[in-house]
Amino acid sequence: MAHKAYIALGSNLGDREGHLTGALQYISGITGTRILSISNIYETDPVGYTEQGKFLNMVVLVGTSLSPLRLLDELQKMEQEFKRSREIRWGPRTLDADILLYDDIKLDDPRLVIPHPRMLERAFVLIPLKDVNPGFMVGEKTLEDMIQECCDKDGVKLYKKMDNGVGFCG
Ligand code: PH2
Ligand code: MG
Ligand code: MG
Repeated sequence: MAHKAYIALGSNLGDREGHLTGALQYISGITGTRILSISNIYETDPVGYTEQGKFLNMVVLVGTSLSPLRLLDELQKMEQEFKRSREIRWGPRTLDADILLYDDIKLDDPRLVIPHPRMLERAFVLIPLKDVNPGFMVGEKTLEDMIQECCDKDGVKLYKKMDNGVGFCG
């Protein structure tokens, strides 16, 4: 578990909370990967393509011995298992899992860009990230500064307080 990665989870189809907790269970079963901490769950207005239902979003911190691309393979397998269909870009999905950060690497691969290129503009990512990594900064900017600049911040509401991973961490 030499590495730390932050993963954003989102769902806006079917049993949204069930998909997120199912994802936590799935992630804790990935080889060489352990959940270290989880955020609260937030209900969020859709960003981008707005003609769709509200999302539930959360962020998970994992320890992993997998490389970024191997971790991506596992997360994409997980999305398949949740029968994700991707007819519309940024459209409704049963489960979306995005790698936000991996240690402090920068990666620009056709399959995966780290840090996640849009994370800093999205309160539905930054607000849950603050639960698990309150000290995260970009240059001089704190997470709170970045959240205040996000257009979607008023659309992010606490949905369920999580007991920092009881049942999933460890
Ligand atoms: N994901 C998107 C597009 N828009 N909006 C919210 N609120 N939450 C998401 O997870 C989300 C979105 C593409 O992945
Ligand atoms: Mg995705
Ligand atoms: Mg996404």
